[in-house]
Amino acid sequence: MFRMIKKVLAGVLLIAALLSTACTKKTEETKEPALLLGFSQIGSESAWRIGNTRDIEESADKYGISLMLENANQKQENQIAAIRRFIAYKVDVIAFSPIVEEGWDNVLMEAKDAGIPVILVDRDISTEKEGLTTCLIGADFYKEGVMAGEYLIRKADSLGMEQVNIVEITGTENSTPMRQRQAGFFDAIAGDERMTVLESIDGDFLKSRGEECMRYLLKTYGDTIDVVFSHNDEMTLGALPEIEAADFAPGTDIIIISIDGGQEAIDVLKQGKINCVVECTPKLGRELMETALLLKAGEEVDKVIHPEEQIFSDETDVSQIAPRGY
Ligand code: GZL
Repeated sequence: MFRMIKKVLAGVLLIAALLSTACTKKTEETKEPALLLGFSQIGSESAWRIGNTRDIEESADKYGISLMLENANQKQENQIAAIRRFIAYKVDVIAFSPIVEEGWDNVLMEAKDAGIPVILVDRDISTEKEGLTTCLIGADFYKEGVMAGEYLIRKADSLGMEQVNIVEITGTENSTPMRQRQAGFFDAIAGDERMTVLESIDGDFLKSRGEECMRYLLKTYGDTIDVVFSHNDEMTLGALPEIEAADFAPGTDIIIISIDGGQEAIDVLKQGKINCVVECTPKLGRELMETALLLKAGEEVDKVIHPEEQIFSDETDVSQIAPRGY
């Protein structure tokens, strides 16, 4: 008898569990996404970009937002086409990281006419028209450039340098980070007569181009180079082996200043082969999702949202820098 009761109870519990799962599953399946967000990403050119994409995808999941993410593979025309698809699909909000600042007016006018708000992520656009975008979520690149320049002045002082010859490997020409990092760096060193920029060359934020640029700069300027200012870690990591192949010790014979703060560059900073890495966090997903939800709800949003950023350099104990996550 007791065995019979046990069997019936087990059956009842099993049916209850199956019904509960079905209900949960049904609830999950029928749970409407908070909103539909179309995001055009530049590409996968750097650890920074890959980390940015991962953070946006994880944040969309966390906020229950349905994400249509398209990778433009470094082509502006692909971003424009993606934005047009988002408009046709009638997404609630469009977001994108513009590879360059110019050339967006027509497609953003189409989004405006369709009544779809647009959020700029990471990079900015340049336009004469009002109201094409709602806000910019991204780093203060000018400040990053200033931080790099101010570090170099302190470094030159600590080494008692009387002349400082700099070569600059820039990011993608006409992109916001390239224009503003260069402006901030140049403004920071402008009053220091020791500072001379021998040449600026476009490395397009790519490791392969960083290698090519450094090979050319070493061939052209050789041992007159005192400093490499590189607009991102990818190009820096491409340049370092060229410096070593030319029998110079990066971080000692040549001061190396980089921007982004990804794990690989921080590891090289800890080895003493990079002297300074200015942080540029790719983790913008939370701000993006919260801003998209506010726009969907018809709320006002801040025009510009800058994340807090720090500097890592040989002025402090870098051995304790926590894992970077990108
Ligand atoms: C900066 C971002 C830049 C990174 C590069 O916010 O736009 O693009 O510095 C990336 O690594 O390619």
